[in-house]
Amino acid sequence: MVDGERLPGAPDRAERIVLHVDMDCFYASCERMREPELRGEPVVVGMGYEPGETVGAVATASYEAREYGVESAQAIGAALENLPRRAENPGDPDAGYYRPVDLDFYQEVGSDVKDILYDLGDTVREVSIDEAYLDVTERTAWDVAEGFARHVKQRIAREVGVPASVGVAPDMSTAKLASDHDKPDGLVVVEPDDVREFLAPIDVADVHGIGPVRARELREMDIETAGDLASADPYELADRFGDRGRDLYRRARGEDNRPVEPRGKPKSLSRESAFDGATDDFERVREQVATLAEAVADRATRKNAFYRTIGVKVVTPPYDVHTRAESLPGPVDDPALVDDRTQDLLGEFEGESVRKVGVRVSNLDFSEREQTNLDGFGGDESADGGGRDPTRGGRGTNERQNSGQVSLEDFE
Ligand code: TTP
Ligand code: MG
Repeated sequence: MVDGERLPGAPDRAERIVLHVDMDCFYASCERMREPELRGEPVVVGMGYEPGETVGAVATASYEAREYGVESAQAIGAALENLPRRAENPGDPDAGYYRPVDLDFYQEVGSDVKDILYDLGDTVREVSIDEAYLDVTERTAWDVAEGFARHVKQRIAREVGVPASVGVAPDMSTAKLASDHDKPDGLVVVEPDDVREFLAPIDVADVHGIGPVRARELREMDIETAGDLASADPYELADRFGDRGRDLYRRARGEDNRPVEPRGKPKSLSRESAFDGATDDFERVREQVATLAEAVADRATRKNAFYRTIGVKVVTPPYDVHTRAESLPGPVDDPALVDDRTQDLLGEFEGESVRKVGVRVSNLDFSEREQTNLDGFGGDESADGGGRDPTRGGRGTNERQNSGQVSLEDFE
C-alpha cells in the first residue's frame, strides 16, 4: 500500500505503538495506600456499604478476596457469605476487610496517575477513572517497548503508590487485551507479527465490543475464540451482524485502526514525592515543595497550559491527605507565583510530621497559548520576567478543599 492510499487516521498498524494502562483492583489499591496494613489481605470495597452493615454491592475486590469468590457487582450480603468480616473474626486469615467507597479519594489518586500518563504519552485517551490508552509511537520502539512499559509501571508505583497492568500492541483493542492478560501487575507486549497468535485463544466474550448476547450468538455459530472469529467467513458475519460484524472480524484479526484520540485534556498537572517514612524537618519539606513547584510550573509551560488554581497536598501519618488550594482571578503561566503560593499554603503545616508532599496546578486552560501559536506570535510573552498573566490584578481567594473534587465521568 502506498502512503497516498491511506485514509487519514488509519495508519498502517505496524507503525503505531499503543499502550493501555488499567490499574489493578483500583479502589482496593487506593484503600491500601492509606492503610498499608491491608496489603496482601483480602479487601472488599462496597458501594452503598456501611461499616458493620450488610447493605450495598461490591465495587471491587482485591485479588486475595477474589480467591474467595467475591466479585464486582455482587451483593455485600453474598460476599460476606464467602468472606466474613475481619472485624468480627479478629485474626482469622479467611476473613477480609470491608471498606465503603470513597470516590473523592480515588479520583485524586486516579488524577495523579493520569498526570504521569500525560507526561509519558504523545496522546492520551482517558477511558475511566483507572484506565487509559497512550499512543507512544514517538516515545519508544518495538525492541525496547518492554522496558518502556516497565518504566510506566514503575513511575506509577513509585510516584503514586498503586499497581498497574500495562499492555503494548499495535492497536487499541489488542493493547487492552494485553493489559488484561497477566493481571495483576501485568506487563504484556504483543509485537505486530505476534498479534494473530496472541489473539487466537482469547474467548470471544473478551473481545472489545462483544457483549454476552453477541457472544452467545457467535457460539451458536461455533465461534468460541478470537481465532475462530478471525478465520470465520466475513460475509456470513456481515449478513448476521451488519457493519458491526465486519468490525468484530477485523478486531479479531488485530486490524483495529482506531487512532488513539486524545480525550480528557489533563485537568491538572502535579508532582509529588514521599519522604522515607515521615519527616519532622520542615525545612526539608519546604525545599521539596520548591523543587516540585518548579517541576510542575515547567511542565505546564511545556504543555502550553495556563492554570487558575495552585495547590499543595500534604500527607501526614498515618495517611491523612490534606489538600489546600488557591484560586487565581484568571489563568496564568507564572512559575514564580507557583513557588510563592505553594510555600504560603504549606505554612499551615509547619510543625507537623510529613510523609508526602505534592504540588498541583489545576483548572487548566489551553486556549490562550494555542491562540498565540496560531497567530505565530509567541515570543514576547515572558518579557516581564518569566510569567504571563493576562488577568492578574488582585490576590486570589484562598479556598479550602477536600481532597478530590473532580466528578466521575467517562465511565466506559
Ligand atoms: P476495573 O478496572 O474494571 O476493575 P478493578 O480495577 O477493580 O480490577 P482489575 O484489576 O480487574 O482492573 O474498574 C475500576 C474501578 O471501577 C474498580 O476498582 C471499582 C470501580 N467499579 C465499580 O464501581 N463497579 C463495577 O462494576 C466495576 C467493574 C468497577
Ligand atoms: Mg482496573
